[in-house]
Amino acid sequence: MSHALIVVDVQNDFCPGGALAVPDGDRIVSGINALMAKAEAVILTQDWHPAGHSSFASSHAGKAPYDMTEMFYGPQVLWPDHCVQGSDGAAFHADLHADRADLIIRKGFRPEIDSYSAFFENDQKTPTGLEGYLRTRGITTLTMTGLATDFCVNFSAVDAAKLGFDVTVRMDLCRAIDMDGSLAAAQSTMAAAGVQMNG
Ligand code: VGL
Ligand code: ZN
Repeated sequence: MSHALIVVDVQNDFCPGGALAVPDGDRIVSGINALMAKAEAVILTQDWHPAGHSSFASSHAGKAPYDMTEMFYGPQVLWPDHCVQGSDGAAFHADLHADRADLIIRKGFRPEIDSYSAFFENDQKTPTGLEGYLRTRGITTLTMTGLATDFCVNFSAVDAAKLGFDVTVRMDLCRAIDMDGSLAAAQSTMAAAGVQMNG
């Protein structure tokens, strides 16, 4: 049985001053660095959208950030433009020891589908390839940290649990957007999926 630390979207746009800033998003960086230093395997995810991505409110006439829309795969929150491929906002937080990563998995690069989860895009069936990577390395146990607790960490953790991985979310090393009760909802969804939460 082998273990991996998954660090979700610790990118400038999700930190204070960024386009989709998560309150105190930068406070988790040093704790994550400490966990990475002793982890067996380290995987970073990176939200990586083309300009004009369909999850951006600016791509939908008459919509504002945080409005909802219907995509072909279901309801979707519309976000401010963020994590545009190659931009400073898409870069990892400067203090994150990103060089420690074995793998960086990028997601959200298809213009027409958003991807919160590190495993499947928001249509819940297009794979990112991470499952195959973990399985072929014999990794069965995951610790998850990062941003945002109620979106990308939540979706990643739930998918991992559904796929049969043993998943723990370190809540002290995550921060939430928390809109309209989304943090509490995410905690119930994760608990129901069998995700352990501690810290
Ligand atoms: C995220 C909203 C849009 C996240 C990514 O990393 O939680 N949230 N894109
Ligand atoms: Zn995004």
